Amino acid sequence: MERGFLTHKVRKAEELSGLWDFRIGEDIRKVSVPSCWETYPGLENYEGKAIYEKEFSAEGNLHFLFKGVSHTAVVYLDGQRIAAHYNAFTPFEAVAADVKKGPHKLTIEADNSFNEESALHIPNDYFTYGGINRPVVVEEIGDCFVERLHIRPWKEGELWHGEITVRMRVLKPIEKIKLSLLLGEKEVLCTEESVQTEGVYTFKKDLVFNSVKTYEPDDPVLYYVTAKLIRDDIVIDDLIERVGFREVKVQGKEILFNGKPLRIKGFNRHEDHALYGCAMPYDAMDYDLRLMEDMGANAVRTCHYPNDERFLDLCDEKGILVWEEGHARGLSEEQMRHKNFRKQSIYCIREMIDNHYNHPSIFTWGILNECASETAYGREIYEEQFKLIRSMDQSRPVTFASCKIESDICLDLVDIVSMNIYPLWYHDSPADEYVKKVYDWVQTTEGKGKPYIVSEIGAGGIPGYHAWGNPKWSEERQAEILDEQIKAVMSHKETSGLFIWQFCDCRVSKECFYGRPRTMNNKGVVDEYRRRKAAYHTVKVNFL
Ligand code: ADA
Repeated sequence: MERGFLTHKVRKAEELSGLWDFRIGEDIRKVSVPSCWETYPGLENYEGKAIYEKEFSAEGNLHFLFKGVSHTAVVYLDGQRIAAHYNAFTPFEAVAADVKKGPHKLTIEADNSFNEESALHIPNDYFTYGGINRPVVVEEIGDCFVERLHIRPWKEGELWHGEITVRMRVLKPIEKIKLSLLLGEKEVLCTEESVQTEGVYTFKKDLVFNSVKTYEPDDPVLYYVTAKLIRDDIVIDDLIERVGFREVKVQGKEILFNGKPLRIKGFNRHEDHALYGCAMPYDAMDYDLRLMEDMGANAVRTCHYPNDERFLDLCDEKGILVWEEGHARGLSEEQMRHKNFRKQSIYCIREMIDNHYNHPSIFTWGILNECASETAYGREIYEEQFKLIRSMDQSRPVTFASCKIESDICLDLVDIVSMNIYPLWYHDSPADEYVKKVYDWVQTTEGKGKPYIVSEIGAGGIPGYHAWGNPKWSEERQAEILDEQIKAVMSHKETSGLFIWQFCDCRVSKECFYGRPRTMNNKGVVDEYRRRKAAYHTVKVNFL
């Protein structure tokens, strides 16, 4: 399952998970997909290209869904190239028309090298794995199929409304086709359309949804919405989506979730696990969220890239709020001037919002973590990306996590101001003084009076390291620092909350070994196997 629920009852879909043929030169083996090749014996540190191949049977018009290939993919069907994609963290698709009946071969060439074409996957304080890290699905579609179904909820008085957008892809013109929309099993719309030209056909309609329950974090009521295409009284295609009726707004210093101020008690979480790399199975994602809930957390930041959609489905179901983020971390102006940077980050943002639009748990879109927001050129890029986001989604506030304290020139561009700070870790400033100092500085900028989040705060702790006097890197010192940091932020009434850096220890690029014992970022409150550190209990005492 590539989602936490069934997305089709009519369209024939097959997830191509399971054993694939895998080869790097003479090294030929069978591997399980989804997976990262760093989990295959002997390939723990392999950087380069690899070939995956899978035989499957299907016929007619085929729609392929690739939920994540790390980090660059070229895809062939029976030797013919059908897709190419950059970025491990966003889905991509391909359509192959009039495919003959019989076995076919899908070939995916993946490349995780830090090559001169790659502007976002670069040596960094997280790891770029290699492989087919998220599910692959092949679907049999007709001459026209529902490619996307977006629902934007809003409330007027006591009534929930929804702006419905149905995007159909037309392979062959159809004179008359019926579009039926269901909320649950109840038809709420039926219209006859004529799709006369090949390409994309978009249908929009505002609907009133009587008697739906509001989606609240402590009562996360979800509804299935189905778009069906009917031709000559036969349902030829369907797409099922899931929504929550809720609104997110900013007002003064508050982030309002259904009109109520949010207080974030969250974690930054890398998609990373010692056993799976970034190709985490559903149960491992669920396990992470259950640990966060056990600690009393109510939010998670997908640092620093769009996440697996099954993780977002779990957040929707649990009422755990999400700051989802476009892929970028700590890029200098020079790195933001890379020939492919603008294109690669724009594609990533488009794919993130187009695919994740309906998730009610996503309360804000973030971009460009700690990039060059102190320079004129950097500002241009921030402006460009916020403009794109707002053109695609007017229903969520936007933000970015800055570390340019006293030099950031982009705080006028955001709806929510977010700062990454590390008092007591990277410098010895007392936490409460530093929290106040940074907030007070923001009030001298264009970020004045806006909602404010501490988007990162934390300390390192080597798992199992305990020593007299609780020196830095000991678990106990990490817990002491986090205790003071959390108390400082949560007692600062002007702040809407914090995201602890970070939930779990994660692997980092070998080039970033310096300051990263074990070539890991050791600021997790659990280690890479989810074994608890002393800080786990400290967070729990403070959050609950
Ligand atoms: C930065 C960055 C994180 C991580 C953190 C740290 O704030 O955004 O990705 O590198 O520092 O561990 O120092």
